[in-house]
Amino acid sequence: MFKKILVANRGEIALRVMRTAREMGIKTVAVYSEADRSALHVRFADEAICLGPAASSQSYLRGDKIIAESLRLGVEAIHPGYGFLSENAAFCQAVTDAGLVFIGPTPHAIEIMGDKLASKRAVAEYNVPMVPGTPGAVSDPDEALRLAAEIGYPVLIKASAGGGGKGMRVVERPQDLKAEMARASSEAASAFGNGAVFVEKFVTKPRHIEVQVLGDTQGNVVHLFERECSIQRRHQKVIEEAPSSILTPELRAAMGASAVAVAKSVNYTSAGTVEFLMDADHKYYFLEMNTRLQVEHPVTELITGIDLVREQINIAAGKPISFRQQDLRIHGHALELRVYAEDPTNRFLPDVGTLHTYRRPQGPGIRLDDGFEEGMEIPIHYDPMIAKLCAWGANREQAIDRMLRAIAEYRINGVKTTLGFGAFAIDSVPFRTGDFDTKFVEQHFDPEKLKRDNADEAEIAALLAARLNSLHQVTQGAASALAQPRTAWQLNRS
Ligand code: MV4
Repeated sequence: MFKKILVANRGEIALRVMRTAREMGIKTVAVYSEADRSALHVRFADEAICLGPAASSQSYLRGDKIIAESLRLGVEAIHPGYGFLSENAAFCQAVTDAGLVFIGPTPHAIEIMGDKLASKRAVAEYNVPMVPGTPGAVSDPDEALRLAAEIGYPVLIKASAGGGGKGMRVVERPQDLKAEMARASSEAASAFGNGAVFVEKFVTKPRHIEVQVLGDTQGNVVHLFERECSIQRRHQKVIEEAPSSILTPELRAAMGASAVAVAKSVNYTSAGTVEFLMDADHKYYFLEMNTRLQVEHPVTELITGIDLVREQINIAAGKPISFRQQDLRIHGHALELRVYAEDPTNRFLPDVGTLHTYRRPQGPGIRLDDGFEEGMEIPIHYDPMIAKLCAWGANREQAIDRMLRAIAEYRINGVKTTLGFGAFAIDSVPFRTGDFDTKFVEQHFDPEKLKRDNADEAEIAALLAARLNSLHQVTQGAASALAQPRTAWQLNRS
């Protein structure tokens, strides 16, 4: 096993990785920018290296410097976390070329899965459901028109190099196709340096369900069930949960097998996530694979009891996955709320500043992954996520109730946060009954209403407690009616 690893990241995820490393008896090296000198991940690590000025391009993205410092300090392996260099195939290759171990997949897997068309080609032989669409890039507008007519409108034009919804365009009618295609292509060319686009059937009001996988260097690949991430705004996830409230055991097994097949198509090693879209008829389609440890991995850890970072480190050291597929069970239900320093009543604009009050929620079933303490400043240079608040319960209702209780207990003053927005979403009837899709925020969120609720800060906790009480009673009937068919005895009496 490694004696010393470097964590090429910051904030909560750097701490998360270092905690497991410490449990495993592995020494840790932190890296930091000038803006993060007093950050918690720096204090937690055994050693720390300043990479340069605040801008990511001069610090956390300096792969050359990270590798040079690793060699100087006798580091054996590098964990990239998420974001920054985590899905950079060239960095992964450079780490390996320097004689170090990249705690993640191979450059080959990163490269193929980073290109949507290449990933579809790799997966094509594996009998995994895919959205009907063009098999390759389309550059001739007349050909695109012919193919779109075959696929059927509405269609979606996507950039092959795209991600996070960039370069995507919905086309409802054939007369709009050529113009939208030109727009999508030039958008993709300027954003990704690659103008290749393809056409797919547009799945309306989809749910976003992703499957966690692990692969080892012995060729074993397992899945750790799904996470549902449909509650998002502008491709930024807000609430994630595991398991999904709509999957049957049969569908779960089928999606798990599909996810394993996707991973096998690139001989995947380490932790990865296979994304699917699910339509209103509960048909699912492979979308893409993320070749990193994801932000929302804790909900999977909470329902499986598996430490994904421990598995990643063991796999990178050449060991097999610590369990077999048939040993895994889903235990209870978990939710994650991403708490951002953003103002939900003002178009979610970042609201960075000093955390004058910062008191964490505690108690049964709560896990909080954060990287801040009271008095600290949230730097403007990076993602404004303050924390990931997770709640585990024996069932979905208990996880929801614990999450609402923890939100009410969480005290943050000095910056605006998405806590109140999270409470609204989790406490809403669509969320409680499981009747939602990726359009949830657009359809159900009313910033004016949240503003009124926020008007008296001191009243929030009381308000939440009251609402928790009443809505619980209102929706419990509906939710349990869904979950359990009534017995004849009950029916005779109603
Ligand atoms: C789609 C789609 C509907 N139909 N593909 C969004 C980001 C990118 N990874 C793929 N995305 C989508 N692809 C087809 N054929 C709808 C989306 C989509 C979406 C997907 C997952 C989570 C949230 C989303 C929000 C809007 C659109």
